[in-house]
Amino acid sequence: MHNRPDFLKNISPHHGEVLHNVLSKETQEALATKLDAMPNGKTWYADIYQKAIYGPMVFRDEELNIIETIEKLLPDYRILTDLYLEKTPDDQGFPFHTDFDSIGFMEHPEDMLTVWIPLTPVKEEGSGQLSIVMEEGAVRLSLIREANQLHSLVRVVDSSVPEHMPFQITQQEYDYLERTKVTPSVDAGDALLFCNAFFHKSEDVHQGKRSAYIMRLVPKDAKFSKTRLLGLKKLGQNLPVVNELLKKHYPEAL
Ligand SMILES: O=C(O)CCC(=O)C(=O)O
Ligand SMILES: [Fe+2]
Repeated sequence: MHNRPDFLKNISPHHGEVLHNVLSKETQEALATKLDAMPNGKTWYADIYQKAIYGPMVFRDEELNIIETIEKLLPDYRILTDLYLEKTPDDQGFPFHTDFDSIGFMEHPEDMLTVWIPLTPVKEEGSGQLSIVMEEGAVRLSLIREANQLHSLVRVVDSSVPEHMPFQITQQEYDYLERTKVTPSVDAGDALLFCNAFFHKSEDVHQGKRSAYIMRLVPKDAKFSKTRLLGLKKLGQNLPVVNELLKKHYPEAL
């Protein structure tokens, strides 16, 4: 695996790590059976994936023991929500992006950690790998974009905040991300850990079907922004998580 540059440790201690054999064969099979039985979601993800279930919440299923498994590996974090994505050669998947709907409410978006577990091996080109960026310039660029989006979200709640020019990525910046991206080889049941506030990209599937079970984790002492939770609520984005967090941290705002 690629060495993680020093600067990353201070802003996202696990970004780019691969953990092996996180889910046993039996757990992978039980998980796949449950996800297969669930209907396709109706979110925007379902447009660009063969099947996309936003927040199936299967990590709560006691039979799978996922909460305990993650607690042992990452004791400072808790699982906030999950996502299931199936991808075929017909599906483009996400180009370079950050997951704003999952992090817009975090006081420190770079605190959120994704645990991306393929249920089919993704070890070579054409298998639907996930690319991430580790280069300092590319990571900082994601954070400029994040700051820009967070500012816009504050404006959703407070229209007296002046508008700022939208973030736009130039061709040179895109080429830089493409040139510096890292594409780890990950086996079924292994986990790629990455910060979803940084740019990442879904690579192509050439044949068959790639499936991935994805969890969003937050530090147990994470701070959430009331203004931006209310902004996301107003926009109708990620409502189950947003409502749960508002109820827990800012009940007076409801
Ligand atoms: O698995 C994929 O195709 C994309 C995953 C992704 O973008 C994410 O987990 O945020
Ligand atoms: Fe993403």
